[in-house]
Amino acid sequence: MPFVREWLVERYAAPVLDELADPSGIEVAVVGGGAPAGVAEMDALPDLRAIVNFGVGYDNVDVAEASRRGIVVSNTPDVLTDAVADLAVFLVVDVLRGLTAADRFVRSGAWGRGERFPLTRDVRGAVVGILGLGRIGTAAAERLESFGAEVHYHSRNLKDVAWTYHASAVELAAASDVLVVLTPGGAGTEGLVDAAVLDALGPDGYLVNVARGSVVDEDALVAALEEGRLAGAGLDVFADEPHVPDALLARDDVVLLPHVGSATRQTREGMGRVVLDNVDAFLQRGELITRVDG
Ligand code: 8YV
Repeated sequence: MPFVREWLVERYAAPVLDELADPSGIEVAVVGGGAPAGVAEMDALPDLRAIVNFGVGYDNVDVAEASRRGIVVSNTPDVLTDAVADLAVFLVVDVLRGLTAADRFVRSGAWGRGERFPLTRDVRGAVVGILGLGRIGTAAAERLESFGAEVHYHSRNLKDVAWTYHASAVELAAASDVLVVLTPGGAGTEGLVDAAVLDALGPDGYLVNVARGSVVDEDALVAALEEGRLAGAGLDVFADEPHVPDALLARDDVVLLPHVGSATRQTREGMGRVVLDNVDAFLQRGELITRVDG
């Protein structure tokens, strides 16, 4: 987030952690790119009172530890909902219609040699299971409905929506042609999409993940793909970014993106503004405007 760093330096003449000569007196830390803010970072900043996270997901921040120390935490909700929901839908369309695979097919010269790209699958009529019906999940579901997909979901709570609810991730996967992961990351969802969920999705099913790599058991995913127990996947996030397992890089039935859900100029500017508004509010009134709890 180079421009947020520039804005911070310009607006507050703020130093960055690795350039800090003396960490005392630092009351607000802006954390970006999923950088960790845990015990070590909090120990390094003894006067810290607020952690302002550049991102809606804050699994990189130890919120429980922060709250024990009286440190408040904020994130950047809403401003990235459309961009991430768009990307979720693009990946659903891509896994069903084989868009990026078809692009590779043309570039490889196969079409020119007279080969035929295999027939793919309609989005209309496909059952898309949304795992995590929060702000982004709801925006993705609305978009998918306009494509004619049938939306099912599983979330911590039953929502007041017309879409079909399932009581567990396995039940949702069993009913879905495409399972779209849109849960928060962190300990509560770690490995939620495991071998049992992937098997429930089945050999004609696809997995899309635009949430956090930690939600999916990546080894189980690779095994399911290699053994033909899953048709394919569209992934914007990985367990150990920016490392993508070689087994995935080698496959034509997966779409691999470098964590670009929110990566448009407009959305990143919006996120930067929410970060700066939080810093201003904290410095002026001791409050965060988009505060999160553990
Ligand atoms: C960002 C994200 O790529 O908001 C999130 O939770 O994962 C993305 O928008 C990331 O936070 C960049 O710092």
